[in-house]
Formats: sequence, structure tokens, C-alpha cells
Amino acid sequence: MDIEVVEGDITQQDVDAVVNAANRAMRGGAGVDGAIHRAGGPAVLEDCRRRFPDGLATGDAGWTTAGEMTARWVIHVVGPNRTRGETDRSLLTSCYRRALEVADELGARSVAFPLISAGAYGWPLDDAVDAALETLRATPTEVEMARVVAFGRSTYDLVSARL
Ligand code: AR6
Repeated sequence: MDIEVVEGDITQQDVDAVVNAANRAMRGGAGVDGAIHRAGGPAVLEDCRRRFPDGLATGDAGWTTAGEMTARWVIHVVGPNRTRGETDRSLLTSCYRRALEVADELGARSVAFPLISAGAYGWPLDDAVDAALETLRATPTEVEMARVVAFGRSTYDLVSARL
């Protein structure tokens, strides 16, 4: 699998699936989650309610329609909330591994990822990048291209340097 990094907005990526940094309730939020629900429109929330009546566990992944976005699917993951004391790194790497497994179930060949838990959930950026890259590299998958979408120039530079 090729791994690339771009600077930009996850909602604007021309890929099969975009990954959402969601929360356990799976009913929207701020950051990536807010942007994805805004760009995808109400169909995303409708599908979240229908397919995930009880939400999703931390470290897990599940898919919905991408609504009005170019991508076909949203793969929602729930990263650990470090600001609430969820410091288990395996919950963060699990998000990337499970997202690729769901992508394989869907037949998605290109997937765009945000830096899960690196925003509101307070994971230190350096380690969030390392967790992303090492897990994407180590997970066997049929996905051909994983794109890390860095929000801002300094994050892009950091991911590029580690790649
Ligand atoms: N495209 C790409 N990256 C983005 C975008 C965007 N449009 N917006 C922010 N980022 P966060 P988390 C970056 O907070 O830490 C929500 O309220 C951001 O700079 O979106 O997993 C959910 O509902 C950071 O580097 O996700 C949850 O409650 C990274 O994406 C909670 O926040 C992740 O930031 C999840 O927190």
C-alpha cells in the first residue's frame, strides 16, 4: 500500500472512503466530525442513527454513506480521548487497523485519514503521527493508497518528515 500525505481538508478528498474522527455516540461533533457531517449532509447522520443505534466503541470502526461528498463511504472511528485519561495507545493504533479492515469489507481501494485523536482528544501530535504511520505500514490490506490529510502546513511538514 502506498502512503502519502497532503495538506488540506478531509472532506475534499477524491478517494473511495474518508475516515472520520468520531466519538462513541456517533451523532456528530466538532473538528473533522463536524466538517464531515456538514459536507456530507443529513444522509450521514441518518445512516449513523440507523446503522449505529448504540454508537461505537473506542478503538473500533464502522461505515456509513458519505452523502454529498465525493467519497463513497465514511469510515467512522473512535479514538481514545486522552483529555479524559484514555492513554492506552493500542486504542489509537486499533482505529487505523480497524479502518483498513472495514475498507477491505467495502472494497475501498483509496482511503483518506485524519490524524485521529490529535485534536480535541489531546493526543500529542508527534506520537499521533507515529501511531498512524506505523499502523498503516504494518497492517495487511487490499487498500492501495492511504492518504494522511494534514490540517495546516506545520502538520504537513511533520508528517512528511516522518514518512
Ligand atoms: N480535515 C482534516 N483534518 C482536520 C480537519 C479537516 N476538516 N479539521 C480538523 N482536523 P479532531 P479528535 C485535524 O478534534 O482529536 C469531535 O468533536 C485536527 O487539526 O477532529 O479525534 C468529535 O465529535 C487534528 O489534527 O478529532 C469527537 O468528540 C485532527 O484533525 C472529538 O472531536 C483530529 O482532530 C474527536 O477528537
